[in-house]
Formats: sequence, structure tokens, C-alpha cells
Amino acid sequence: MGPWYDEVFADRVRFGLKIRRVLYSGQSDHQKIEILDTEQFGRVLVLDGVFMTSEADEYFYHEMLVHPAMTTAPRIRRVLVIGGGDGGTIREVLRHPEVESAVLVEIDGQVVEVCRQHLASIGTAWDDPRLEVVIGDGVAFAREADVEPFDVILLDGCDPVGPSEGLFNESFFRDCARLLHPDGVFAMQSETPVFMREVFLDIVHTLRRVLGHAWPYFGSVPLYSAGMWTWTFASRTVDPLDLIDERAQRLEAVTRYYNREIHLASLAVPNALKPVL
Ligand code: SPD
Repeated sequence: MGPWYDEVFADRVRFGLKIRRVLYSGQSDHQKIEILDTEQFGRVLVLDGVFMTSEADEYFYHEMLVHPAMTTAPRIRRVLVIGGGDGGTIREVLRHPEVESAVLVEIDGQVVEVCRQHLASIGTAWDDPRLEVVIGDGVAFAREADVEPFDVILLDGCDPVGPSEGLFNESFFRDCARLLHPDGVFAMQSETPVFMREVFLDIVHTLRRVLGHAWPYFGSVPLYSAGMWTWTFASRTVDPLDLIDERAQRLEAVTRYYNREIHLASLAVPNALKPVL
């Protein structure tokens, strides 16, 4: 038996993976970084004891964070990703040939280095000439950047503790809104209403105040133990149901989870959440 690695959530839930070995363990200026080789999920990135992504199931999360925004935004020429140091989100962004430039702002350069070395199957687009990687604080970037607006902004953070805490508040969302084209789309991972109901609701309601409209959408990521995961789509003008069919259809040749049916179905709100949404 064993060894096992357990993620413990708020002293209420424990989710464990049997590991073959620890491939990397180190402390950066921001957090503890580990790469585990596991029986079920292959290689897994763990930050401060929380499972982030795995070789086996990362596509559920990354495709759903990226493609609802990228298949509905009228223009997808310029894209900003905040967080996402494993490279999965930017890989999905750069699948779209209409993208001319993409900026990824990751606070922890050590996460990028470790993932490039140990999770190369996830980060397959690091050398794409359209990509600029900025190692720095996404909150400061959003506050200070003086650049042409982005067509799509994607927020790929950890849970709202530690280095990601500042990525969940209204002033940061307002700074992102300033950087977003008037017809742009913002999307972010918005946690699970099963374990983090208030955080989830707060994200949706705050984005509605900031951008006018926000729609949570639902799915599952096998590595995240609550069963239900959410992302939230927000835009001043774009409705997530208005798919650009040609873009979505082209993607379906390569995506492993995302397709047009899943895009539309993911926007259905469970009854228990309807009154609070
Ligand atoms: N509970 C874990 C939430 C992690 C969300 N971000 C994952 C990053 C994958 N690129």
C-alpha cells in the first residue's frame, strides 16, 4: 500500500492519490511546488498542497476555461491570460489561428520552469512566436498596463488563498475591465459551489456589477474532488449562447472535451442555484 498524497480541504474533505514517486519538490518565493507521478492521473502539479492539474485530465479544465470565450468573442486577435503557469490555458488559446498576440502573466516563474521541464505534454505552446510571457504580478499588471485593449481576458488562478487571493476581488476585476475591449469577453475559473458556494456566488455577482453581465457555466474536472466545477463568462455585449459556429466546429477536430453541445449545455443552471443567481 501507498505511498499516498492527500489534498485536504478546510479540514472537512480529504482526496488522495496513490503516487509512484515525487518528481519535484521545491519552495518558490510564492508557494510550495510539487510534481507527483501518480497511478491514476499521470504527472500532477500540486501548489501549496492543492491539486492543480494533471496530464490525464487537464483538458477538461483548460478547454472549458478557454473555448466558450474564444468561440463567442467577435474578435480574438489579442488575448491576455493571467496565471496559467502550467501552459495548458495558453496552449488552447493558441489553437485559434485568428490570435495574433497573446500575453501570459504568471506571478511565479518557478512554476513555469518546473512545468516546462516536467509537464511538457501540457505546455506545448511555449515556443509559439505569438506568445509573450511576463513573469510578474497579474494584479499589478492589470492595474498598471497601458496597452491596446484585449479581445479576450482569461483568468487561470489557484483557489483564493496565497498568491492568488488578489485575483478574486472587485478592484482587480475593474482593472481587467479597463483592459478589455468594449466587445471583449472575460472568463475565469470560479471554483465549486459544492465546497465554496460563497466564493462562487461572489465571483458571479461581482462580475455582473463590473461588466454588466456574467454567466457561470458548469462541468467537472476529475482531479477536483467536489465533482462540480465552474467557470464564469462575463461581457458587456457578448452572449455566451451566440456561438460562432465555424470557429467551434473547427476546434472539434482537436478538442477532447469541448464541443458545441457541451458549450451550450454547460450554461444550464442547477435548480438549487437559480434563486441565488
Ligand atoms: N482547486 C484547484 C483549483 C485550481 C484552478 N487552477 C488550475 C490551474 C490549471 N491551469
